[in-house]
Amino acid sequence: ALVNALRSALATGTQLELFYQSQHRIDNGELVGFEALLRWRHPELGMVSPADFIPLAERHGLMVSLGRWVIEQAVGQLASWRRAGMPAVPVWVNISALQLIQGDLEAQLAACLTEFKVAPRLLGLELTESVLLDERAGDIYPRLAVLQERGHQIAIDDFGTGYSSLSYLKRLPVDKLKLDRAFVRSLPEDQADASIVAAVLAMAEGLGLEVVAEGVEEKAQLEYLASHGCPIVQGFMFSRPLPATEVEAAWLAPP
Ligand code: G
Ligand code: G
Ligand code: MN
Ligand code: NA
Repeated sequence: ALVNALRSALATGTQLELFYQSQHRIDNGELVGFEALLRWRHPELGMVSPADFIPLAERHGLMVSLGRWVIEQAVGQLASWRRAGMPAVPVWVNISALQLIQGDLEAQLAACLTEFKVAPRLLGLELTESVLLDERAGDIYPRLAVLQERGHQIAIDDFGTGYSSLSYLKRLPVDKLKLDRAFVRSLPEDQADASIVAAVLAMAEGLGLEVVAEGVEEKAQLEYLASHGCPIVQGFMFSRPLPATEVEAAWLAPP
């Protein structure tokens, strides 16, 4: 069964890989970060999407180990990029609810960052609205506050697709909102999406949250976002998620 293959992929690590997708300032294109996206190269099935194997890992008790693998890999990459002279921008990892519920996420992060001597500022944490609202994680507020105090940046992922109330958002210790690509896809033509995006950008500015628009593929989308004050963008228009070696080829300044 697929879950056994995943279990052994996790044990060896050889079929798993993090890809990295760049994030840019909208006004000058400056590189400001990378999102780490997990990939599984299955020997027979080829590339299996995380959208398929993460739910499997969650159902079979593998998510905490898988999440730990992702954190270690990303932090190890940050250390190796620092040695290589890559731009010192944050890498953002996606955190699953089970990592907050079952795993000792805070201790894991601290141990890993200490081991690789990487500053917490360089490891951003992306949590979806459903993760933030999952009651099994207990009161998420003080936990996020601790992570933020240590220096981590925290982003709400897939923003707009969940149910977080605005009053909840107001008191939550987070730094960024990642505007889900569903709202970006049909910009600027779709009136409803255009209104939602403009409203989210205005609200985020008022709350002091920086917005990252996801899934930017076209110039017209970029122009709409820029004219409504969106500071940061991520999407195929700039780069697809790439293996670390290709990221280095693109961003490592020649000696
Ligand atoms: O990269 P791609 O579009 O295939 O990602 C599909 C989904 O899998 C996205 O929702 C993304 O957030 C999620 N995902 C990718 N990598 C990770 C990871 O390392 N951990 C978790 N929990 N989710 C991930
Ligand atoms: O849920 P999350 O936002 O973490 O998922 C990110 C996913 O979005 C990744 O799997 C990535 O491959 C995908 N993605 C990133 N940029 C684009 C884009 O410009 N267009 C589309 N269609 N997908 C994108
Ligand atoms: Mn994400
Ligand atoms: Na997202």
